[in-house]
Amino acid sequence: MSIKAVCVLRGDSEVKGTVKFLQEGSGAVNITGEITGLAAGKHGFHVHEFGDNTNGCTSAGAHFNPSKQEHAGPEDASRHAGDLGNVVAGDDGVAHVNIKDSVISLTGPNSIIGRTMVIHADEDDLGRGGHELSKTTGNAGARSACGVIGISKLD
Ligand SMILES: [Cu+2]
Ligand SMILES: [Zn+2]
Repeated sequence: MSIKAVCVLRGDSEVKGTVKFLQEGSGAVNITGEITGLAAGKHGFHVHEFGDNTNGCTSAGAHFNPSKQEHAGPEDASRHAGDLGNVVAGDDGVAHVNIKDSVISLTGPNSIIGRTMVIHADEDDLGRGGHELSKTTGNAGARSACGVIGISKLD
């Protein structure tokens, strides 16, 4: 069985985009999409705990972390489930998202459905920056845009 989800990212800045999620059975989740209006370079990209945008992206809370780990990068054995690392924008301000991740899921305890995807103003240091925020947020800076992840139609 396949499950599809989608997230439309918006914020107070000109940053916006759409990200799609596809999972076949209990396999890896394929994440694809495009985010525009970014400064060139790396931007932290995470699933945050709450699907709440009441006060903008702030209401989404901290990184989705069901197994109570420290912040790290997507390739690290110990990480927040929501730690998807960075996406990279070109000089045109566009980041093409193409991530495969085996920790998040669209079903079960690590399901990201109903939670919030956030794109940040700065680079995520993947827990290695030595900053006081490195082990919690990767010191990725402001939340440029965000959106709640919802089930979408299978076509
Ligand atoms: Cu984040
Ligand atoms: Zn994290």
